Amino acid sequence: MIKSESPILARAVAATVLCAVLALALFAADRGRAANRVAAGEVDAASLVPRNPAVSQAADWNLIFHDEFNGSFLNTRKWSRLRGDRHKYGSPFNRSLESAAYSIRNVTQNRGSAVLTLKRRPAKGYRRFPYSSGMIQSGPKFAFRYGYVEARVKVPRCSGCWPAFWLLEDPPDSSWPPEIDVFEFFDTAKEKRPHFNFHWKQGSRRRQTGIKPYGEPRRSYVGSWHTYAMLWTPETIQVFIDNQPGPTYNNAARIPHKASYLIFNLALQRGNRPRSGRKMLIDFVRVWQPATG
Ligand SMILES: [Ca+2]
Repeated sequence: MIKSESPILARAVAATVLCAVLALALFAADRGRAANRVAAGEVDAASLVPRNPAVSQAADWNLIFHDEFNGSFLNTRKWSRLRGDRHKYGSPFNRSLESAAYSIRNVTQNRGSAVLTLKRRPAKGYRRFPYSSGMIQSGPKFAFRYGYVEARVKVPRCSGCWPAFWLLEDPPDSSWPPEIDVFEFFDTAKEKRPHFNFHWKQGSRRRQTGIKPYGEPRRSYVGSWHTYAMLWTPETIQVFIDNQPGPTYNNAARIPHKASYLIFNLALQRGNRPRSGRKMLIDFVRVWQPATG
């Protein structure tokens, strides 16, 4: 116990203690606000750098677009849940190969992820397709030309499920190809690895590199979280998984030079009848471009 030597000393001690308590209270309040910010899904954008050392060390990168999907609702300033320039239609991308049309009801945001759900129930206006599913696209709200994109995604294991992360030229519906497939799994009940593909137009002919599996040959990438990325420069397209290099495409004459937008979807191949409720989850997507000057 402190025994006061004088009233002046006692006041000085009291003032010091009060200052310390105030400082602690302010510190605690600040920490509380920081915790609330994290809880609300806000992230300090400056702290987000490419996780891939080969990429992060090659340049200084500016984050130009990201979504951490951490709030309660999908940010419709960044994403559309239907296809088309006006976001008006739910048609599958390939009507002859797919069994699920898209519905805004099949896209939610929960526990820090965007959730695309396959349901054994037709989408409104698309009764000829027995299933409905979820997709999100950034066009025409966001598109970019050259850069590095990274997304952490978990694809479900299910018969005929065809989850994909890919890019098409902006604005939507303008032309096809080009198409860059960062990943596709054509049937997650049978395939364990993602596939890269790149489609381009040569005169009036449509060409493609053909699907190229990547990742470790004996490992399964289905049902678990992985970070898929793509580096796009005027000369190169290269994909990565969990920061490990995948296929590269180096023919500069064919690399697309127009801005493209991002698409994530959970398609279903015709002839399959998986149980309702399979989900594709997206934890985040981030896009950077090299800092100039
Ligand atoms: Ca997240």
